[in-house]
Amino acid sequence: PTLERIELHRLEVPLVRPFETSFGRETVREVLLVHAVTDAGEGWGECVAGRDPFYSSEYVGGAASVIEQYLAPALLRSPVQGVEDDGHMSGVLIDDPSHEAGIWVDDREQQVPDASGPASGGAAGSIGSVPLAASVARTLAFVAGHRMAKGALEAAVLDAELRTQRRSMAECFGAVREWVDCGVSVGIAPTLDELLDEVSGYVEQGYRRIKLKIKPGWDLIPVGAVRELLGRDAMLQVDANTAYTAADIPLLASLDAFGLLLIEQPFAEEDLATHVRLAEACETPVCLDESILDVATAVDAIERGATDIVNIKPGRMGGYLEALRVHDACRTRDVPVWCGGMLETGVGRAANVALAALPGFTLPGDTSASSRYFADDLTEPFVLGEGEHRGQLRVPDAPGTGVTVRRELVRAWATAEPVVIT
Ligand code: OSB
Ligand code: MG
Repeated sequence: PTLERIELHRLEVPLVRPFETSFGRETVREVLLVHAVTDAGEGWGECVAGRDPFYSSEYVGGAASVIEQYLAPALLRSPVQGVEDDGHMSGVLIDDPSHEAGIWVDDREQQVPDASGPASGGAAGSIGSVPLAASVARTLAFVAGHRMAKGALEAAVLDAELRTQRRSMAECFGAVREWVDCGVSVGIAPTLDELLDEVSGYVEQGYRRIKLKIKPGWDLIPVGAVRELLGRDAMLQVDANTAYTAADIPLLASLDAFGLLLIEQPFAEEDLATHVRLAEACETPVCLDESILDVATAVDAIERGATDIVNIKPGRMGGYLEALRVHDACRTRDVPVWCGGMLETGVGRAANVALAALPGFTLPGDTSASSRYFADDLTEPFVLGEGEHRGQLRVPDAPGTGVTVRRELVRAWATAEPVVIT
């Protein structure tokens, strides 16, 4: 297929309750949707960047700007446009409007570099069947960083390409299950009582794992209280979003008493060394989120002993195709992974649920039901199953993301006119 147009839609979707973390509090989700239109079909991608550059240096306004000024024009002018269905393309040096150097596109077959060595049936092995989506990362490599912006574009192109092929994301990714286990990420609450009420509600709804947001001053007491509420065997984990320093290692190690599944990203994104020290000082497995930018940083963190488990968020890694490489590299090394979340609407959630159906995702993800976030979702809502599927979400199996964007809601919740790039 040939890409004809990219539209950016900015909207605000109200959250059912404020979401507070160590870095801030949100009452609405500011959403950036990318709509990719090709001569053969259309697709949607959701950018995971937040309203402010607090979780990461990326934020919605910056992502929209870099897509409009650099990324979308480069994609629309990319020679990969004319790629053959078998994924072959010829080598060309094209002039890029914004860069004197131009963009070199080599003439090798579309290949997936995998830091884990030759793929032995790894999920990333099937990427050759989506040549347009697989070309996006290389076409956009001339821009440093901006992974969330790039990931949203790749997701939209992938959805369009798969819809054209009438294949689902689950099939493309190599899903091995039809239902995925769901956990829920619980924000910092105004009081302990409110926290316990909120957690009780999620337990009643069937969530299979609870994750508590922690920060200095909101850690041992709420974690102890929730452990008491849940009982010894329930899956419980914590996420600090970089709020601690090396001086807190003894305090964090004392969380061992609560039998946690893992402790997520206590220290700064760049600080692998302190995570190594914590891993040596405590029994609880350490899990990195913010620090894992791609397959190379994942492998490095694993080899250094900075992470026992990896939180895979495709948007943070520049897209689903890189996320597949991280999954494969972790699987080769027997490192469990789980699918993180960024308060996505149904658009991003659908793709996350498909990813979470891969074999290496052995822990419940932050892939909660739509109702945990929104009274009304942008797509048909994701609803937890019942009976044997209590606490699970069904993996969509229709083409592309498998969900339909409710265009009237995209219009109704818009905060600006759509930006159309051709
Ligand atoms: O650190 O996992 C995180 C939300 C926004 C930014 C960062 C994080 C989160 C969550 C919520 O924990 C996960 C979700 O339910 O989508
Ligand atoms: Mg996290």
